[in-house]
Amino acid sequence: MHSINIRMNRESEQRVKALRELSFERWVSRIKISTHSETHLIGLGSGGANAVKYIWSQWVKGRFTVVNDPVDTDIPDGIKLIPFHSPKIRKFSGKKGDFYFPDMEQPLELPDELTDLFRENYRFLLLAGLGGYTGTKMAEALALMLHKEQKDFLTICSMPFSFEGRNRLAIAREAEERMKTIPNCHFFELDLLRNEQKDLLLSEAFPAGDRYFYRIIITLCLY
Ligand SMILES: Nc1nc2c(ncn2[C@@H]2O[C@H](COP(=O)(O)OP(=O)(O)OP(=O)(O)O)[C@@H](O)[C@H]2O)c(=O)[nH]1
Ligand SMILES: [Mg+2]
Repeated sequence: MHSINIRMNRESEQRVKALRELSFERWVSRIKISTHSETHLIGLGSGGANAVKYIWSQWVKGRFTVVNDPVDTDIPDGIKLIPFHSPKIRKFSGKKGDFYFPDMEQPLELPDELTDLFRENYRFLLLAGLGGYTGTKMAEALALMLHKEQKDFLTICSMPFSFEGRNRLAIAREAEERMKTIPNCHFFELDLLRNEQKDLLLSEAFPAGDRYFYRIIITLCLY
């Protein structure tokens, strides 16, 4: 009797696991990624950079590049850093100094070092958190460019947590609407992670986002 109970529990665990897998980003299982070229993971902005850093730390095979402001994230030696400073406007001055916001009106200038990367024959996986300047603008511009050039690529973007405010969400949603028309662009909601884990601490929220990017990448490689 006891052993049957254990087996039942295992079976229900399996069932719960299978159900979780089913509810996990359906688009992932529809993607077939070719195995004949090497993967080049490129993280855009701080969100993309931290996701790529985490994926790299898990011993995933491939090439790794990050495009970001060097003061925002420490990049280990195994990852190539392309420095990029996004245009900012001063919104207000406070006791702790001036507060700068990304100036979304400014046109994006892609660093030559970045466009040069795409001359090579890799399968490019672009990762970005939408909502700021670097990740949002670059994800859209590069996806469009790679699509036109018929490159083997995939863009994966996160949508901001609701606690980040309406402004970020609006920037992200507008970009999402435009990018939905470009093939190979996929999105996930960071808020889903808070539904999955109700007691998710604020300090753990973004690292959980990094792990979710990793989970998507690993799952993609299994199909
Ligand atoms: N997974 C993950 N997501 C993050 C992290 N930091 C920020 N994000 C998400 O990415 C979105 C964009 O923020 P950033 O990546 O900081 O912005 P950016 O692309 O660097 O843009 P600018 O700094 O404005 O040029 C945020 O709204 C967050 O939702 C992180 O460490 N990990
Ligand atoms: Mg940034």
